[in-house]
Amino acid sequence: MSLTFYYAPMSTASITQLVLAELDVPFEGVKLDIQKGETKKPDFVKLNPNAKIPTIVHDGAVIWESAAITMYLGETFGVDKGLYPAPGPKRGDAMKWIVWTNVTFGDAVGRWTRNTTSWYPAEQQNAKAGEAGLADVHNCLRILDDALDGKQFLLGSDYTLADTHTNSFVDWLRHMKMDLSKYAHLTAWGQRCAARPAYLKVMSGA
Ligand SMILES: N[C@@H](CCC(=O)N[C@@H](CS)C(=O)NCC(=O)O)C(=O)O
Repeated sequence: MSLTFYYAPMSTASITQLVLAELDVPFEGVKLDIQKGETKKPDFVKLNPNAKIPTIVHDGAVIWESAAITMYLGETFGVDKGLYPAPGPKRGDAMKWIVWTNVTFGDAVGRWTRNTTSWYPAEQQNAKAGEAGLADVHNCLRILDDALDGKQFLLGSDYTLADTHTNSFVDWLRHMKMDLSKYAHLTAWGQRCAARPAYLKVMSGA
């Protein structure tokens, strides 16, 4: 088995890094420096024409988009380990949260940051669009908080890669110092996710 993981620290690839740590599968990591333009180099663009990380190559299969990677790694390595559901309704539930995170939640976070942070040129920003994005971020956080009411994890009592994926995305908001304390179920869930040995290992840089 061969598995190569292209990544950069403090990026969307952190989601995949946590997924790989949970699965405990061997891989070769290839670190790319976005600032130095390493994601734009022809050899990498041949693998991922979007020129973005995370990207994985598993036994010759090239997979990009973090949601697709989580689902692919989950079904390939996670079912036997109890970290990803077998095909069926629970699998659908996992896919729902992973795709929702990247598409609906990700879009709201993207509109908010694109219009309010210095990562993007001021002349391309629109304050009203930023406000609307932030309102939608909070709506997503409310949806997540409600979904976690009375549950240990997104799919019920067992931790799965849906939790790894979605919590890692919420980590971005924590990193940006967004106050999430009013989302009590989400906050408690985040603490449970952060207590996972794989999470602690990745965060300690081990
Ligand atoms: N939708 C993609 C987003 C990936 C993405 O935006 N990656 C950024 C880092 S966070 C990247 O590789 N940027 C490289 C560049 O813009 O040159 C996913 O979920 O995998």
